[in-house]
Amino acid sequence: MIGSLEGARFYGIVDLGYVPEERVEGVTRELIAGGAGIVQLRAKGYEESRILEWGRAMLPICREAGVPFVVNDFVGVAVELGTDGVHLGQDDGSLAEARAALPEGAIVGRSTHSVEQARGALVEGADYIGFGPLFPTPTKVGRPGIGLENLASVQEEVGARIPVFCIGGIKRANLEDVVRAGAKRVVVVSDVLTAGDVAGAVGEVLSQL
Ligand code: 3NM
Repeated sequence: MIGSLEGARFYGIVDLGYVPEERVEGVTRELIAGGAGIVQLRAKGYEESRILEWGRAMLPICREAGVPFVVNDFVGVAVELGTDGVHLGQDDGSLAEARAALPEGAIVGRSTHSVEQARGALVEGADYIGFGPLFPTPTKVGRPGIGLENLASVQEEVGARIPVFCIGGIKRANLEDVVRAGAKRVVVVSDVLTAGDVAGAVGEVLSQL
């Protein structure tokens, strides 16, 4: 089990909406080479059997690098694979239930979309939160951006206790504004996964944080 997220500034997501199947392992390596401090497998709309397969390929790469590996949505998959943890959305069940199913010390993260939800996740015992989407994003369609105004207070209040990863519509091109608003850690999905040089794009993000 790889526990610490303390040093994780860039949260990498291998999102099958962008990554072709045959690139899952390569992109995992590139995210890590660029400096990702945690990696998530996200495969919306795919069957658990496929997710298990991709997870099986990713896990040893993350392990070897000492980077925590979490799976999105599926606690059962996380348990079966022996990942370092799971990431759950607001509607994906209680953190306590997930924690009970996972080995001791597993990472349980929660998506939050408002100050109230960010506080709630802290109370509920999340190990980290995602906070966003800051801007509208093609990766999670139909959600309005929540903007930058509450970022500093969430960073101060919740970020003093657990890592807060800002997410949603963040690109190298707007990162300066996000950092100025108080972000310390970010998740950048489409902008790095559609870059020709994934590791280089991650490095550019990190250099701006
Ligand atoms: N979760 P991109 S926003 C997966 O707000 C995800 O919880 C979000 O992708 C949330 O960097 C988002 O391409 C999409 O905008 C992030």
